[in-house]
Amino acid sequence: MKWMRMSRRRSQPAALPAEIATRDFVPQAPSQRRRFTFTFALVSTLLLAAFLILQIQRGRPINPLTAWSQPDPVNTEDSSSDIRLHPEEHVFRNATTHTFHWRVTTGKRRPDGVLKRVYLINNVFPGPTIEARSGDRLVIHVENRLEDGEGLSIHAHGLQMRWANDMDGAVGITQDPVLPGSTFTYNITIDSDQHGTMWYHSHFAEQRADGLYGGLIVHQPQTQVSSSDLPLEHLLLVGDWYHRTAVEALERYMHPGAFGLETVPDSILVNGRGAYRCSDAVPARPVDCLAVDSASIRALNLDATRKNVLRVVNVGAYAGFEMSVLGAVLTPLTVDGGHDIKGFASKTVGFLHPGERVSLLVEPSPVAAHYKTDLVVTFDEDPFKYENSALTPTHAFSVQWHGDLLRRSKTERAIFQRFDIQDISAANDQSKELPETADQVIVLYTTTQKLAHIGNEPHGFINNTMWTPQSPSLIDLPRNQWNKQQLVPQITYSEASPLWVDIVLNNLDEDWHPFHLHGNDFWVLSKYSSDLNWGSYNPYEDSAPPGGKYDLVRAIKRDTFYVPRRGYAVLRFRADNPGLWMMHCHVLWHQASGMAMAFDVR
Ligand SMILES: *[C@@H]1O[C@H](CO)[C@@H](O)[C@H](O)[C@H]1NC(C)=O
Ligand SMILES: *[C@@H]1O[C@H](CO)[C@@H](O)[C@H](O)[C@H]1NC(C)=O
Ligand SMILES: *[C@@H]1O[C@H](CO)[C@@H](O)[C@H](O)[C@H]1NC(C)=O
Ligand SMILES: [Cu+2]
Repeated sequence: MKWMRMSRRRSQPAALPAEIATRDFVPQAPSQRRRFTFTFALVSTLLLAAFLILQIQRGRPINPLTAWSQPDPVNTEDSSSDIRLHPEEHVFRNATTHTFHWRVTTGKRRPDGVLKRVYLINNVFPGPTIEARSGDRLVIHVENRLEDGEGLSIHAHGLQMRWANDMDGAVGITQDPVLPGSTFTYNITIDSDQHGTMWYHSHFAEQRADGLYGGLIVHQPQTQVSSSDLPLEHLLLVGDWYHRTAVEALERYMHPGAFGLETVPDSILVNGRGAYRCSDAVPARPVDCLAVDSASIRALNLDATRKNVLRVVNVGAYAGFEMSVLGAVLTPLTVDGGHDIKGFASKTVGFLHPGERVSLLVEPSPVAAHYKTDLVVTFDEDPFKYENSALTPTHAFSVQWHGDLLRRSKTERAIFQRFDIQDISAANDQSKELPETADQVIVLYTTTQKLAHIGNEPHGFINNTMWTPQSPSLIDLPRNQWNKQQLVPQITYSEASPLWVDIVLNNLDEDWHPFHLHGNDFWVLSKYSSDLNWGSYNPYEDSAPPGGKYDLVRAIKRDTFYVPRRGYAVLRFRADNPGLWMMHCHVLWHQASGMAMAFDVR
């Protein structure tokens, strides 16, 4: 297998552990204090020296500033990028308010060994993980400390934002950018029936591809289980990574000389860390790369005595990926906002596209399991239209099992080679919730075009509208002042009986597009792709959908869906959430070049 190497330990502030820094600081006589200070200094120096010697023996790079980083509770040897979640702190308690103070800056970091300017929240990348439960309120004070007049915004991907449309963060639609020097308070009440793997990211310009994102987990309240029955949960923020800035990657794509070929990423990050092989860099794009020892990124610490669940988010700008844990079996449980799916025990699960989430039960394989193994992430290379020789499309990250692997269950069962996330169906019958037909059908056509009058740059269109953000944003303007770059069909809101709306989203492109709808989950009633003809569907003109009857029984509920090329998808939602809700392709390069619109539910 092509390979992986290593990464640097996550930068930590140069602080002593609180335990050492504050220990024994009770008032003392001067001589005692001096003796204590001396002893303290001596012990610290010896400890630091011992640590450095150990590091040198292991052949690892040393950063004395990070040498005192917090030890991982399970593993004190290697640097771990495992983000352990804490359902036990959330599922049993009453709903509450969490208040966060975030300061957004930029800084030079080496997420995969290559130096790059990234966005930081409170000095960390990725941003801090938010954990909450259904019904909690999140109050996030976001202070913009960026330079050069750069604005920002934060969007909570997957949350309903009921009665809080102006907290949705969609710049140009529901807010103007938060300007440098100012603070914006996001005040979000999570619906009492919402839970699942969400994430937050900037919805301004191209910031999310340079790291302005983080995890947002909404735990489902539990009454029937005890703490020891809860699975061990791990967050995996996985995505593509570019060594150029996102602005440069977009410029490269938009350049008429690039013939509409999306910029191919250079690397893969898991929880903000990667393992770039410096020798992969191409002379045309030299990088400041530090080669560091390989097996040092501990992406997961799994416990063989417990149930382990991975909550996986594709935080990338462009690429889809599949993943496996060698010597383990993955069973998909839910997608997006916690919607149960019929999953099969499989060796590989994929492809997960930007904005999509899946939760996976991970169990040691009954056949072969090793305490030390690998999490292997491989890009979906199909959409890549040129070969980026700087990229190794498969990266592996180390995984450690703890506990007794041999005592695991040896029950025989079918294990599939691969589970395809595009072919999922709901775990339970959905037809009780869904009406036979919708009240309103909105037909849309999306495509990417290079038109001479806009410089032969590739631009995304939905029904001939190439979206660009308007300022002030639509929420602050009457409808008749919205400009021609805004496609915003109206849907009448009724509190008593909200309308059911079908979006027939035709994709005329040769590319698939992961479409995301803000503020609402939708059911995927149908999807169709045809390589023989252009498999569009217009219910006003065609007697029958080419993809066959809608499936109201196994329709999966989602908020992001990979709409087939040369085909269509039918997405049904209930317009019970008034507001301006953006819908766009989650490939950042397509979104930024116009593949976006909104629905006006009022
Ligand atoms: C939750 O709130 C209810 C009603 O106020 C209270 O009776 C109960 O003790 C609370 N539960 C917990 C776990 O705090
Ligand atoms: C958040 O919104 C709720 C409901 O509108 C309000 O009661 C609360 O005071 C707000 N909190 C802050 C910090 O603005
Ligand atoms: C998009 O275009 C199609 C075909 O012209 C039309 O039927 C449909 O109503 C349009 N949708 C919107 C929201 O304007
Ligand atoms: Cu797209």
